[in-house]
Amino acid sequence: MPKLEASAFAPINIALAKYWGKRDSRLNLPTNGSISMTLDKFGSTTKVEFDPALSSDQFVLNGKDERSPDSLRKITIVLDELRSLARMHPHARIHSENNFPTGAGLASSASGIAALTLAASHALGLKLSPEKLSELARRGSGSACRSLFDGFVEWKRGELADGSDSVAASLHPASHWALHALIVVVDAETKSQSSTGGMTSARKTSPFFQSWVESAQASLGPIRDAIAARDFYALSRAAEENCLRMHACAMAASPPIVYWKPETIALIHEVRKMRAEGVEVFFTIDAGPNVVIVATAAHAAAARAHFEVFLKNGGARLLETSPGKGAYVL
Ligand code: 2P0
Repeated sequence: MPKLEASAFAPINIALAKYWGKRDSRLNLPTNGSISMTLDKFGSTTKVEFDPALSSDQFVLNGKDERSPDSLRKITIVLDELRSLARMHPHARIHSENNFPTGAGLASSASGIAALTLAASHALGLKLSPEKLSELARRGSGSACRSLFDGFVEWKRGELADGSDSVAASLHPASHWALHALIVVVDAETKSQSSTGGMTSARKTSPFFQSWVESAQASLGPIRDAIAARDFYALSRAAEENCLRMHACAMAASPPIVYWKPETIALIHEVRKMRAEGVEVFFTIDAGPNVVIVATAAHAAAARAHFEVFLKNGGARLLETSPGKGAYVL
């Protein structure tokens, strides 16, 4: 029997229109579509080896046995789907390395699950379409379905009950718009409330949840159009609004979900002040305290220099990247 093994790299991505809410938790179907930038350089390299001698799946992350039930659950969902498609059921040994600094406070489930999906499908000899790969990655972790694709990516909400139309696709390659993303590490600790838990709680208890969903769906057109036209100011307005509405929805949950730290708010104000002074920057914030500052190529160096001074230990907490290519087999 040939060795069933393969490796893949998948990048992280940052949402400009956020995924926040599930209409079906089992299939991981979102309440609203989302739009992201796949980011260059930072991501996960994952090797998958299927071995009939194993009695369970094993997952080693950055050299350590990973025992988080949440991570193991996401991995098992993807592997079980792939094993069913391949009609064989060996367990797998998975080694995954994130190349972003450990403790950078960056969520790794998008890049990790995207790399796992691609590597495991190749290891099993499955020749799956990009749509099918995206659907399977989504089952493991919603945002992972976007990391498979290049540049500017949209994940459609979809309408079908089986979720087969809730997949991502590239809107434009990375070369469409040379934006820069400065990831500011405000806090490297693991966040107190996971995205999955936060979404569930917001859906059940936030009085703003339905308004969030409507406004998130309505923001897709303006964000898609601003990206297509490379209209930085239109994108700034629409992306910041989308981000703040997601956080407002989370904050209104019971108990409240407040991902921000004081520095997060200081950065929001500073980015807005700079933009008012003519520097092309906007912010976006995921389910945590870290801030991603997006700048045009012409203004990225000025923004970086400014924020290195603004942040007390500047450069060490700034990771710079740009739109990049999606996941690939190694
Ligand atoms: C996003 N986030 O669109 C949003 C913005 C966080 C805030 O996707 O439960 O790890 O595994 O589907 O994908 C993070 O959530 O959640 C996320 P699951 P996931 O990027």
